[in-house]
Amino acid sequence: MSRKNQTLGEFIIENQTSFKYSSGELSRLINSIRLAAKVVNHEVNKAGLVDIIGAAGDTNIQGEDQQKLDVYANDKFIQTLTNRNIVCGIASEEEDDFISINSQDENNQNKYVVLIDPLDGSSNIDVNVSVGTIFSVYRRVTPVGTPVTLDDFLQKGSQQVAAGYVIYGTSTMLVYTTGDGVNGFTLNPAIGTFYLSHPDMQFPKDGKIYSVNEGNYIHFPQGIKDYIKYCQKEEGDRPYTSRYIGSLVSDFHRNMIKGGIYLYPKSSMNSNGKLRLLYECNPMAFLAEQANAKASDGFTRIMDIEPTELHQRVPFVCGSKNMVEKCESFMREAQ
Ligand code: P6P
Repeated sequence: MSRKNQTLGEFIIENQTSFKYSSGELSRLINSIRLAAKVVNHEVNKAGLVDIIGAAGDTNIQGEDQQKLDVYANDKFIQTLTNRNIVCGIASEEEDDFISINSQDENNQNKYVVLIDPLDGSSNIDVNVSVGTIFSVYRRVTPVGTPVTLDDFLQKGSQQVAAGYVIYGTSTMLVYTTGDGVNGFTLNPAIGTFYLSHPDMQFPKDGKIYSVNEGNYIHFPQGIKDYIKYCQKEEGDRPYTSRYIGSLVSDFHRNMIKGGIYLYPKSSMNSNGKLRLLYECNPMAFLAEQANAKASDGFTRIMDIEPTELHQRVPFVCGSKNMVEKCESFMREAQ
């Protein structure tokens, strides 16, 4: 049972028992993500200021070396998860290979691995557009106390135990699921506390917003072109509204609240699309399904795709159930 204005800490404790594998480890993991989110939020929210001051030399406002914000966010999430000795491995968009966290230590009983996109949409920072952190959590498949392997990370999205995002927008929110619905928490920056502001978030079954980079239209598969023309046609409740922020977390978050569909299809320029399966599509797909929506590559459920590489890309269609199914029907007809 979730109560509005409950703090994230209270929510985690209250709902820990509902998580069938609860040993407190996942709670501690979510708590460490909460802490890292606050640290990154502080830096993201003064990016413009820091850039101005940082321009005076190679140091930023605290006298630290000026870092690109996505590298900064990556370092902070890895540092926070590592220092609390909660996970046995981390994979990140910013790291070529996965990172083992003392997993070779036979006393290391930690059973979770985390995959993150530390700052998705970071190119928007310079133009003051919302960006986000995306995370995905699995139980390791190799025995505890042995070194983690790539197999611990190359798991289907359906095996996730938790997933979520932080959106650094007009307000900073942490939105996550552990498989029992989706809940959104808004940060009160004055006291550094996340409060339950959006309990039990659900995608409307239908929507009137479609989010796609139409600049790539001529390179899209025919089915996607047909669906975009369907969205634009004057008929029934259409034309729909086109809204594309260029930040997956922001477009997803708006579409979950208002109803809508996000598309990043494959194209003649990106044969598998642009988004990464393991730390962008799978976590967003978990959230979507927990919020009664859908996520596919246009044909196959995202969370059924068997991963083959850490940084592999897949085409991504995600959002209101009826809109995704309509798009999939155009993809099938055109095939
Ligand atoms: P394009 C940001 O780089 C990102 O991964 C998503 O957040 C965003 O939706 C997409 O890429 C934007 O890509 O090619 O339209 O600029």
